[in-house]
Parts: sequence; structure tokens; C-alpha cells
Amino acid sequence: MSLAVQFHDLHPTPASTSLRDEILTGFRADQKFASPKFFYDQRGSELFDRICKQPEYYPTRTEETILAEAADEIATIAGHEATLIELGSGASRKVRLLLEAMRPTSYLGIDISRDFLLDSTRRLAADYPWLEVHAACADFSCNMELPDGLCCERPVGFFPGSSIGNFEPQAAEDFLRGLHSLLPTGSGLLVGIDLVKDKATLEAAYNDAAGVTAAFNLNLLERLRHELHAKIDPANFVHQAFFNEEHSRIEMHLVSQLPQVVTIAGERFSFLEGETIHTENSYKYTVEGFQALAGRAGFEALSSWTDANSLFSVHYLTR
Ligand code: AVI
Repeated sequence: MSLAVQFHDLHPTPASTSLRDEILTGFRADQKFASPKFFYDQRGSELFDRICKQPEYYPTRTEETILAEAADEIATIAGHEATLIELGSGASRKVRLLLEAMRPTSYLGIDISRDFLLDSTRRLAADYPWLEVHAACADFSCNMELPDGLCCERPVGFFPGSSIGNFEPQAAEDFLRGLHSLLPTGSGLLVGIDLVKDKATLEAAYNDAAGVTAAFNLNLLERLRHELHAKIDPANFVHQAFFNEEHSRIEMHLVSQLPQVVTIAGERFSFLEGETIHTENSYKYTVEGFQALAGRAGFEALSSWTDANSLFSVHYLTR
């Protein structure tokens, strides 16, 4: 395995954002909730990688097609020898579609799942020996700093996969505003955004027939068992995902199948039959709606691309 990856400790590290405190706060609410960022332990990251390959989950393959087709155009806009910074880099697969066209000097992958991040950036370094590869384990949903030096070499942010859709719209705007102040003038930000479409296509994508999304959702409870020693039986919950048209978002929940009491960090929480833990929102935008949101955060949308069926969009923003 190549040792060519330079690892950086960024703040805040995932350990400094408390799983225990945030989960307890969420379980004390009238509508119990958990942040979707807690899906991504090692197994959760592997399950998410499998979701991306399910036939119903159109976002990944559609975004990859858009990126492959637009790579030369993106390279022309972004220029060569940039520092490409991927937020939530996961398997670092999509960036491969850009590397040959863009020929950046360096790549920084930032992800919350440390082992997954190290594996994928090492593979990237082995496959692209001309590229300087950096990795940083961080919770990018919090105010983040960039490693010294890297942010100054013509950075281009890369935030694919419609991950911004997992933020509430106001939080998405605040997050973009944070990136705006982090990046120097003239830098770019390439963002993937899932688009509003018919309910059936959306709901199928989050209820794949193989049950991978269900396993991903339920894995959160396994994580609470392992990391917080929670007394909670995942077999007593089922996965639920539906499109909430009023809010233009997919909602994921874990539905209690019976009246039950679970214990987390010594605190007891009771569930009625049918009561849910709200585990994720995935907002869907129109092209114009997203461009307006980015504009409010200070970015200008230089170019936007969609696929032939208008399922997904990719935006090149500048500041
Ligand atoms: C990471 N994020 C953009 C995915 C989504 O579609 O909201 C997470 C996901 N949840 C269920 N399936 C995929």
C-alpha cells in the first residue's frame, strides 16, 4: 500500500463532536431525531457505497455521466494546476472523472470516516502517481479550517453527491457562506445537486429492492449499540422513506414496531408503536432554486449542467 498520502489533523475532528450528546438531545425531542452524519461509521460508509450502485439510486450514476461529459469544460473554467478539495470524499471515485482533464497539482480528501478515507486516498495516490494526495478526517458540517498552504494554491472545492441536500436549506446557505469565507477570491466550487422530480422515482431511490438503504438506516442503531452501549434492538424498528412534497425532501425514519423502552447512556426513552426516529432529510432543488441559494451565500453560478432527463445537476460556482 502506498504511503504517499499526507494526513492532516483538522479541527473540528469527528471525535470532538459528540455522538453521545447529539444523540441524547435528539432522542429527548418530541419528534425523536438523529443527524444523518452519524450514519457514516465504517460499515455505514460501506453500505452507502453499495447504495450508490443500486439500480434505483439514480443520483450517483447520473452525476458521474454529467461529470464525465463536462470534465473538459470544467477544466477550462477551473484551469489546470489547482488544488482540488473534496468535501465528504467517501470512496473518492467521482473525482477520478475530473483528474485527467483538470490535472490539478494536489488533491485533499476530507471525510468523517477515518479508515474509509485513508483507504480511498491511498488507492487514489497509487493510481495517480503524478498527483500530490492529502487526507483530512474532519466533520465538514462544522466550521472548518484548511491545512496551511493548501488553501492558497488556487483551490477548487468539490462537493458532489448532493450531500448539501442533507442540510436544512438555511443550514445549506450558511454552510456555503462558510465556504465562501474560507476560499480566497477567484476560487471555484463544483457542487452536485439532486433535482425535484416525480415522487415514484424519488421514493424508489430510497427504498431499493435489495434493502441496502434499509440496512444503512438501521445500521445507525447498531452504531448506538456498539459505541454508546445502547440497549436498543434494531429488529424492533423498520426503515421508512417517503417524499414530503411540501418541503421538497425525502425523509428517512426508523419506525418502532411495538411499544418499547430503549436505554442510551443510562437514560431511558419510550416509544409508542409506530413512533419514529427521524434520521435524514434529503432536499431536492430546482436548478434556479439552487442557484438562488448559492447567490445568497455570495457565490455566482458560472455554469450548470444537467442530464438529458433532468434528474441531477452539477454547478460551477465562483467567489
Ligand atoms: C449522502 N446523501 C446525499 C445521500 C442522499 O441521497 O441524501 C444519503 C442517502 N441516504 C439514503 N440514501 C442515500
